[in-house]
Amino acid sequence: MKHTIMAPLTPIQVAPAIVLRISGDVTPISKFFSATPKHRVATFCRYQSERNPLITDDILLTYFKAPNSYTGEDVLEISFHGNPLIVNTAMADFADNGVRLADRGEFTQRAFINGKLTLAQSEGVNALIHSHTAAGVHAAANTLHGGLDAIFSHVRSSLVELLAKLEAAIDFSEELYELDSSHSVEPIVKALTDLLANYHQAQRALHGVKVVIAGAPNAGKSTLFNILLSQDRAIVSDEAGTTRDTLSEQAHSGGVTFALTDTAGVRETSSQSEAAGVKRAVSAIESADLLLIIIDLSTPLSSDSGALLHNTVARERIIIGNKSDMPKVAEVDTDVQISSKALIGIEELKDLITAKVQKLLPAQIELSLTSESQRLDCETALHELKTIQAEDLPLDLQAYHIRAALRSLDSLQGSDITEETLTKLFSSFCIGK
Ligand SMILES: Nc1nc2c(ncn2[C@@H]2O[C@H](COP(=O)(O)OP(=O)(O)OP(=O)(O)O)[C@@H](O)[C@H]2O)c(=O)[nH]1
Ligand SMILES: [Mg+2]
Repeated sequence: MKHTIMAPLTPIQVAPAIVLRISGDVTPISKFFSATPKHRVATFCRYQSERNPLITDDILLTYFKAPNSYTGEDVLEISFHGNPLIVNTAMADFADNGVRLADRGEFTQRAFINGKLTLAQSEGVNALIHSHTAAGVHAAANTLHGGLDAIFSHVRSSLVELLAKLEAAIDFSEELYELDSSHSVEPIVKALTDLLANYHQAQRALHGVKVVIAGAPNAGKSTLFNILLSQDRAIVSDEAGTTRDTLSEQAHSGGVTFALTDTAGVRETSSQSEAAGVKRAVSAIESADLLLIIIDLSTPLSSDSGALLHNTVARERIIIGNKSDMPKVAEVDTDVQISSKALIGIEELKDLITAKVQKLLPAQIELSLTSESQRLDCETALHELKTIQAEDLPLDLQAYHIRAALRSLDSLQGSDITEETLTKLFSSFCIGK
């Protein structure tokens, strides 16, 4: 028998209401309520604490009887008046009666285990909650409504059908069958290719465009990071090599939200911790959607800056000349010149960033893969099918590749998923979801 779990759906802070969700056997806590709730009916009643007789509240109980609930178990949602003291006392009362706090994503994990949601839909729930753009919300809602599952199921049944034909042809005589596997996998290859094609755009729609500040040590990266965030987030100092770890925060400009990252200045260094920072900086630069490359105009262009400019020619980038309050020494083509110290050119820079971020965001996406593991599984399946297309393989080898593609689909649909992987996957979800 599984534990009954509980979690607040709203932050536990003074508010008009605080809502608690409970899933599992709720009979041990029914004694706290003055009425017995009915399935899908909101029941107004009274909660009376056992721990502290002074604590009582008029509450609203919404009950969903198994299996017709989010998790597939009995679910009770309790709206309290929004006083943290009341809710914390109630949670302690319920804990005394065997209800434990839910882990992150545990309600959705139970929904998956009980067959209420597929794995793709579960990930769709998470994407829907966290999406930063309207396009992301739209794509996630379509996933939640089964859009991805429809494609996965179609791909699976086409592959199973082809495998059956191949096996029949292997068992009997090849000549009896008109088999052109390469032709048969064509629509499947197209379906998977289409799904993978918009993955990066969809990731931007879901998680926000990744904007990374890069430049030589002391160029003024952290100073600019703080200005763009309007808060004193990163340490600034005249010592080169101040920033070690990468720092990321949500930033807003001209109505768009993006993920802004400050990095360590990239240079050769003998310090181990600085070298580790440089490694992180390089990886952040590689995965960025948009680079803000900062050049210190007050000193001659360093070879590190020169290399950075050279290596990022093909990338989306804005070249920023900083320290324009000082005499100009470096000869560099810049997109904008600013002084982070004297706050010159900042509005012009913000407008440039807003325009670039908007350009990188898709206007609309119908369906997309929501996670990196989905992308990897799709890539693997596609690779197997393309091998069949590319080479003139004997039937048994064709069957081998189809089976491998089917295994990737199993992983995509979670049919072979282990408990450990499941827990890891759902741990990225919110508490209460
Ligand atoms: N004169 C002038 N100084 C600036 C400007 N922007 C930053 N500085 C100074 O330059 C020094 C380095 O600034 P940071 O923002 O720490 O530079 P950084 O690129 O983050 O440096 P690392 O983290 O060491 O790579 C500090 O002393 C800043 O005050 C500017 O526009 N003009
Ligand atoms: Mg810094």
